[in-house]
Amino acid sequence: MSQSHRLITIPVSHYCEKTRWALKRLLIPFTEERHMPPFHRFATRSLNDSATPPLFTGQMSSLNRLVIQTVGGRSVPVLVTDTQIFSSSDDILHYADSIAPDDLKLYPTNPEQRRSIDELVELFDTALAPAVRLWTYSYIMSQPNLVKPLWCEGVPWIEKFLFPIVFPWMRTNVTQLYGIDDTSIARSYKTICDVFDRVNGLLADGRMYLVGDRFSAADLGFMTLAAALVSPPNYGVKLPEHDKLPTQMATDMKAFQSSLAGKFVLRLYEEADRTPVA
Ligand SMILES: N[C@@H](CCC(=O)N[C@@H](CS)C(=O)NCC(=O)O)C(=O)O
Repeated sequence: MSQSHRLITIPVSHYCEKTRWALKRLLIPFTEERHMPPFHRFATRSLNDSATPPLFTGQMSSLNRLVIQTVGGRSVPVLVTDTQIFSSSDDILHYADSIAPDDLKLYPTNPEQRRSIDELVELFDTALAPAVRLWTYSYIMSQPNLVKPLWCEGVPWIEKFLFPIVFPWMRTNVTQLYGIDDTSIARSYKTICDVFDRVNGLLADGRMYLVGDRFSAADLGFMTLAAALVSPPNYGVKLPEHDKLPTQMATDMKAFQSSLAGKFVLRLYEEADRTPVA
């Protein structure tokens, strides 16, 4: 009997976006359960295990730390099947790949290609993704009207209703959790530019995919984790119109969009809408 798949997400989260597209691409039926932060923590609290402690990165105040520890729960995405729980986007991709048909798999058997893909996936997951999140939040966190649709599209009505009450606390929380300040913003922007340079370099020879001649986990990772910088129209939530964004952010995004790497993301999104592949 086939398993059921329940994907718990924050609508705009790019790690969630990665798993959403992976499940779609690998033709694995799933239901997505979206939550506005911090309600994803309530939605995932019954799934806790000691192996995955709550995420603390920035200088969180002791009050916020206490609240998060009391509520429990975990970061998303989380994929719940009838028998297992997967609580990082990477684990979800590996699980999904293990049950996908051979011709759709995201990880090749060729060891050299596999090594290159693993290295790029690690770069996108651990360098690009946190930088994109910090850089984008640094611009929009002061504008609740921009954040609301990104956090609330498809969530239960009560969470959307509570947005104006919860947002001021969440703004402080997000700023502390991700350590957003002038230095980290500049560092994140540089990381994004460095990763874009690396991808531009790979694509400069006219290749269709980052590694080998077919779509892999590296393409999926870059496409989804960089997407917020280039605004593909079919991102999992509607991203803000450019003219609503702070001027400097819109200018930088235009430059990302017109790079080889940015065009690559837009192409993959356009093609993804036309898949299933085989
Ligand atoms: N390495 C994890 C990162 C997940 C992550 O950072 N999720 C963020 C959303 S982008 C989150 O849930 N943040 C709120 C929290 O940790 O409670 C993955 O790949 O899934």
